[in-house]
Amino acid sequence: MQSNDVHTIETAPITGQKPGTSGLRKKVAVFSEPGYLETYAQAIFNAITPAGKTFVLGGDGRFFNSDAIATILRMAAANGVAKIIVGQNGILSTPAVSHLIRKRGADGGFILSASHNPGGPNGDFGLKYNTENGGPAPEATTNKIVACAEEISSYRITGDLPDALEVLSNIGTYALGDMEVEIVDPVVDYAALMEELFDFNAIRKMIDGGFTLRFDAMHAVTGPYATEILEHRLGAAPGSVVNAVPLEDFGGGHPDPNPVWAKELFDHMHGPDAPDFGAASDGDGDRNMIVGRGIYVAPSDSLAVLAANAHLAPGYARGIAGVARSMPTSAASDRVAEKLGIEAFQTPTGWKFFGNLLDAGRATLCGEESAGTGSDHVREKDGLWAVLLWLNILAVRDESVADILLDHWQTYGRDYYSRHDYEGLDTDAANAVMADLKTRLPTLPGQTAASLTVSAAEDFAYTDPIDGSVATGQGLILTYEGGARAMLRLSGTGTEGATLRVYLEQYAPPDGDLTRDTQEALSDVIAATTQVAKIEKMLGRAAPDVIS
Ligand code: G16
Repeated sequence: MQSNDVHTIETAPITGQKPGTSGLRKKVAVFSEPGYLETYAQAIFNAITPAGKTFVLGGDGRFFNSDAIATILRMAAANGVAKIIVGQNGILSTPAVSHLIRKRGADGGFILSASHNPGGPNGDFGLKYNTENGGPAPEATTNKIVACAEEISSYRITGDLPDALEVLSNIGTYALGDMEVEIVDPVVDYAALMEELFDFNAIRKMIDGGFTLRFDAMHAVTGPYATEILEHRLGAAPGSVVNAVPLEDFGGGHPDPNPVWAKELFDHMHGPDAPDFGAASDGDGDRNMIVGRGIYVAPSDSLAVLAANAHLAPGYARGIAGVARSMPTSAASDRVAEKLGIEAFQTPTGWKFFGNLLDAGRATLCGEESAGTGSDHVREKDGLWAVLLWLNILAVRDESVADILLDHWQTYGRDYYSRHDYEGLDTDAANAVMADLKTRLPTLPGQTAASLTVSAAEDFAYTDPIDGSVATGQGLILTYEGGARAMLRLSGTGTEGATLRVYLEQYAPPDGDLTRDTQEALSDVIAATTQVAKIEKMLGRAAPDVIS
């Protein structure tokens, strides 16, 4: 790689270059329009004064990943970056990027991914900037990037790199003009971190003793990570990691680890040949799904179980400082925090809101209903980390997933929980539902809908306890008498139309009925919320598209 010739190319602000819940996500066709990626990447560079700094760069291997890596390398060199650390073949999982930024003391990183969204030429692409703590850029930095995107007039780039792809495939250090490019193995550092946190000997012993598992990598980035860690280092039988080869289009699948999109695994875990433990991760490796033999662990419950048992793993043996969850995540982890006498936090949706709590040592574990769980070991959610913490707990407790879950509910009670998604909505219609409900919030307490009475109605705002920054308009919360809650918000990660998410929960105490069907247990809160929010009336939808 060589190139000292810097070109300054004229451009102009592009409508829609505004990050959502997690970076900028668009269709590949949009991202690959001439100048589109370049304009947004330059807005990031303008916002972060990159000269002389070191960054990490990698993505989940989806279609357009390599092209985007080559472009960002050329732009980094042209913007005076001193050094870029890149995953071999442009591959790095999101948690691995976070770890590398922290381990190498880098100034930040660029993650190329649209997470769980489908890939391929007709799929989605995304670019996210993470700061030097390894976490997604906080609101202040994101706003600065948006401001730069709104006034951009040119971008800087060096000449073509005909050998970029060849270079990316070879571990080593190269020069690109005055910039150093270090190509690293994507798995090694991450796997070493996992060995520090978890008792690999105990897990290996459990597996040697006949414990079986299946991990579905969904043809996404965790394939190589899971194969190395679960099969090579922990001794799971070859083939325990399925769909292990990352593909540019994820094999045509939708790499979102939930009972709908990871149905193959879900069904297998409920079938006659189910192993003891099943798990899946998403496109970029930060989400997780946990399934025991015959039993699905809802992400909110998973966070609570992990919080209650984290001390069984060496990395958390001294206990945890606090637990943070996003607002639409169930209150299950709050109950654990209360019992442990530690702080519980409720943040807006988006991992970036956990960063300050983790940095300040106020929270050790964080989690979201959207299948994200993580800890202060990095500043992203981490799919394989959650799998390994579960395995460590199973090895120590020597009980099944089902027994651990039931025991948890019998101790803390059960927060029945489900998310109903109304997808592909007309954006104006979706906005109208939210606006209408928001206007009526003050009038709702005391009103009865279906069989439930609203006890409180809130437009969720969050004041960060560390830096005092305020985030408003983060979703609407309806609390009902009798321990039910519903939350409504619009997705911030989609690329087409709008998605209305309705999150529903109902608490059952430890001596209550703990083994009901979830949708049946939630039927009252579903009926009440659909009515209060006028969903059918305003959207013309009688039922959600996805129930998870
Ligand atoms: C991203 C964020 C998560 C957040 C999720 C919500 O996940 O990183 O913190 O919970 O979006 O998505 P939505 O706005 O669609 O509800 P990911 O895995 O897509 O990066």
